[in-house]
Amino acid sequence: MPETTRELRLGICGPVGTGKSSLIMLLCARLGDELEIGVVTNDIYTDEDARMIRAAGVLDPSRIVAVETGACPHTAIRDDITANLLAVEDLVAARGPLDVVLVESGGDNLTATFSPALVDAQIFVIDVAGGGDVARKGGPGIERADLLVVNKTDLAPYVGVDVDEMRADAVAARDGRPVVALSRHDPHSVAVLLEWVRSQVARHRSGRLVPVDPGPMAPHFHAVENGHFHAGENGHFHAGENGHSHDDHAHAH
Ligand SMILES: Nc1nc2c(ncn2[C@@H]2O[C@H](COP(=O)(O)OP(=O)(O)O)[C@@H](O)[C@H]2O)c(=O)[nH]1
Ligand SMILES: [Mg+2]
Repeated sequence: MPETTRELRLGICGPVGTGKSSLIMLLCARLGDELEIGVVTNDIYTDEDARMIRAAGVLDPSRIVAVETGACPHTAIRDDITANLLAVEDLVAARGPLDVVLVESGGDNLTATFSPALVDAQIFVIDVAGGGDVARKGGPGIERADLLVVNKTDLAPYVGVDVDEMRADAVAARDGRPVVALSRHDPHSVAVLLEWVRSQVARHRSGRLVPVDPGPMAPHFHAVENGHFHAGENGHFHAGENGHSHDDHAHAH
């Protein structure tokens, strides 16, 4: 296998609030001395995540760029990845060479995953506060992302979730793929996460990392005022006309 010289592109996806930006800040803080890191975030209309990560002071702010997707962020990480690819390439051209670019997805979708054309590997993040049954409900990210993080285990006693049970459900859903039950307050779990990222960098460099597509997202639709829908590919329903509104829309799964 040939050695790979370009950076590892590592996607971080999962529902809003599960701790993706926090996980990126953790990786920057803990791996920044041994790896040259860049960050690309995706938001619909803002650069909120990028600003939050810059404000954390864990990485040179010029290494953190935001893609404002202007549409579903899951479109920009899966269907038309152009904006993200350009962001990664511009970042590397300006600040490279880098070892890793962490790409954070935005959006509110439980099942959106990255295109393997954009990232070499991906972490799907869920958290205990989202409910103990999230892992059992499955979906492409939960079942087939390269790593599943069950985050904020420190909150489990407060939200009535049994972490061991949730982890066991996740393991059962993933056919042997790795699961990390993580809390930023639990050094052992953080060490396991860091080791996994290091191992992906090593596999990527040696040419052994083959990007795997977790598969399309589950069917869903966007509701708009006139309630006019048409079906897209993969049972992915979008509002008719160009009335693909995100100001007030609902997802159904
Ligand atoms: N208790 C606890 N809170 C966490 C942990 N990781 C992240 N959070 C909090 O979860 C909230 C959402 O985190 P954020 O990274 O913005 O989520 P994102 O929307 O997935 O990027 C923030 O208030 C974080 O401080 C954790 O390990 N434990
Ligand atoms: Mg975020």
